[in-house]
Amino acid sequence: MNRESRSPAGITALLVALVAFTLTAAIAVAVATDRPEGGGSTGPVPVSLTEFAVSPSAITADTTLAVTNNGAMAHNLVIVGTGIETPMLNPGQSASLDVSALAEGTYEVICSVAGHKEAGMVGTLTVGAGGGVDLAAGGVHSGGTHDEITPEQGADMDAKMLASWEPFPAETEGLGNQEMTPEILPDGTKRYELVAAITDWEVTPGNVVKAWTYNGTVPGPMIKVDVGDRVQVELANELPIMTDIHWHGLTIPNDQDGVAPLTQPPIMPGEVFTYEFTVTRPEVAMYHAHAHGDIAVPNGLLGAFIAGDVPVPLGQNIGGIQIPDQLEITQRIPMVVNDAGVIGLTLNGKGFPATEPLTAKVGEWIAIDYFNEGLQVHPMHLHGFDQIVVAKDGRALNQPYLVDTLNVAPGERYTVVVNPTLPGVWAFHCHILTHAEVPTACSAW
Ligand SMILES: [Cu+2]
Repeated sequence: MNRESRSPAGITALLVALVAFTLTAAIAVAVATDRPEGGGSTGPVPVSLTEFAVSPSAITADTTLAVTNNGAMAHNLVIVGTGIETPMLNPGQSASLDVSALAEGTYEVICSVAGHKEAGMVGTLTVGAGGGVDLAAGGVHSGGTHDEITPEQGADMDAKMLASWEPFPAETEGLGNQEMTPEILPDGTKRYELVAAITDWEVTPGNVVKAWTYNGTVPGPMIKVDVGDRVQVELANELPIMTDIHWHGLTIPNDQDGVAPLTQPPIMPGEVFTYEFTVTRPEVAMYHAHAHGDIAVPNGLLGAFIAGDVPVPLGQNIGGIQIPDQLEITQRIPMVVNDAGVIGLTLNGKGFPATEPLTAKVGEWIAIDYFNEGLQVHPMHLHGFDQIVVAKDGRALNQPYLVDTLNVAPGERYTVVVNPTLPGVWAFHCHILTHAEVPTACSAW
């Protein structure tokens, strides 16, 4: 019999506080745990679709499949070569597939949305002669519906969920987003050196992946400059594949925009290329590969680029929050969101329980810059306090506004200011709940 437990996953952060106050940013990583066989000949076999997996990946069935989209994007399930497929299912929708007419054998099943099979939404369906699990005997592994949870199964799920919190905040090797110190050239230009390579990166304790990194970290080192600075960045390509750097959001000359082969020749393995431009206004920008971006960026080849100060609307009353005439932003925290590739569901390159708690004192004014380098929207929800949105893509808003949940789409950046007023450990997470909590254990019992 199979069951699952849930634990914090995707994008979770906390605020902690004792005398002081701790804002804990914790993104939980969704560890895609392969689910056990769910099969049997006595009834509908549940099949779950998520980003990016078909669970179970080895399905055994004789009659029908009960297919549910438990993900955050539209998916379908196609039994390749049979003409049998579900309609496109929105998140939360289900469909039944009749497989009783299929000849005995093993078929490939996929999601036919472009790129989803390649991302992992592929499996097999074995019809007839299959082993599998007899659902009539009490299998609960229903891909998320859990309409029949026995007290024992519930207790097991609870125990696993609670245990998943214990290591938080967990130690891992490597820290991204570290501000890089430039070399100052004789004319005042700030010069940075980046190396793109495939390196080991510990996403969660013990989960070391082959990430695509700048200078060995995810995110890469943060480049922080002043408005008006001349910036030079030398990139050495030690990847096995061509690359470039696109300065996402920066207004710079076309030949520095980093879109190989459109605006520059590709930087081939072993080659070095130097970018140079002047930063003309405040920026909350990103740098990442444009060539092979679909592989490189989800796997970690990205970093934050900031110029200028947080545009705080001093003296204004924003939705009932009176901003003082003078204040100091005491912490400016980058929050780089990713959701795919070898990095998976992460905040600043780390998954729960290795996501970093944010700590602040009551009354402090802190700023958070969001950068979505993933493939999906993430509604970032902070408990307890309003997020005052002061800038979009680095541009100061004429009318800042309050949110408790801020939708950050791929490619977007937002800057928010937070003034924690109540002590406590406050949760901070993506509100696509399958990003914040995922099945982490399936066991036979
Ligand atoms: Cu999310």
